[in-house]
Amino acid sequence: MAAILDQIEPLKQAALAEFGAASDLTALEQARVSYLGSNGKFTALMKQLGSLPKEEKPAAGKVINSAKAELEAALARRREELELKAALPKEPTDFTLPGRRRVLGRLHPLTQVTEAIVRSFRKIGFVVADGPEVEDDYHCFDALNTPADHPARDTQDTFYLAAPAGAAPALLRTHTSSVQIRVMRKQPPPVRIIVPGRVYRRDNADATHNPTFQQVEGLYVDRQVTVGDLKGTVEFVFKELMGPDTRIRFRPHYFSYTEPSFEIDFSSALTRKMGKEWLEIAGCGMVHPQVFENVGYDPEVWTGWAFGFGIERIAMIRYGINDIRLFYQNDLRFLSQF
Ligand code: 2NM
Repeated sequence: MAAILDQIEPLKQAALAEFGAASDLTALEQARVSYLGSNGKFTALMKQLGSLPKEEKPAAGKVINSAKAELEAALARRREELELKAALPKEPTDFTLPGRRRVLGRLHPLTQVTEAIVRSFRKIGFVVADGPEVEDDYHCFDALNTPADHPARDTQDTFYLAAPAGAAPALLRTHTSSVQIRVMRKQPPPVRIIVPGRVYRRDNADATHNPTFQQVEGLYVDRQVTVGDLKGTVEFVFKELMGPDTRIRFRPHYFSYTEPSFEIDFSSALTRKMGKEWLEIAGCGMVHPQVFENVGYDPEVWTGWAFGFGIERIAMIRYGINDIRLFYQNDLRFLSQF
């Protein structure tokens, strides 16, 4: 008995010393195995317990179990210390090194151009309105004086959503004019809004077409509004967007929702760089009295104008981009240039 008991304390001390000296987790595991493993020195001592006389076993067992508990606690403590140490950097930190910069994201070029357009219009009292991309025939066409048999429907063929038999299918809006209709039906004049947003047309993609693109439309309704107000507003905004040397001109055109209607050309250093004096950039006109009737405005009291243009086209001219599809390919080699 005495022989075994005498061995416990020195063996425990030796184990504690080795656990403390282990400099990494592998060394600690080796130390654990050499004492507490199935062939370990401490384990061997415990096995000898069996050879003791019956009456000595309980007291000796108590001593040995408490020593074992102490060793296991020391082992756990040391393991925690070494795990912490393993997680720390091996080399000292050089706090004088410059930091690693994160690569910052940026706004898509179309978003940047949209924001520039919105900034310009806000300076002269316009607010941004928005509405659904999934529309119905009424807001996209009928209310805009474009009934089902109207030839203008052909140039604005779009995508239709599946609908139950007999129900009118929803469609993807072909212009943001549908939002202007929604705003007019909801609020009385005066109205001074611009509506940027995504629109859809059944076009095959090529360098100048994409089945989805972005548009900005504007609407101004008040008493005594004239084509002169329209022209002054368009001139102000395009000078801001395309440079102070920008000139604009109106050519007669046809839209079912405006009368008279115009196409807008502009001329600037940018158009000359593209080898042309004038480039077509937008459409506009005085809101058709029938549209006012449709939304519940009295056309004898209220007058107004509207315009619309494509944001991609503005961005392409501004940045010299020759293919609209580049905006939709998410290629960082293209996007990171803006
Ligand atoms: C254009 C050209 C001309 C337009 C008209 C309206 C509304 F709702 F007031 F009738 N919204 N947008 C309009 C007029 C849009 O885009 C080329």
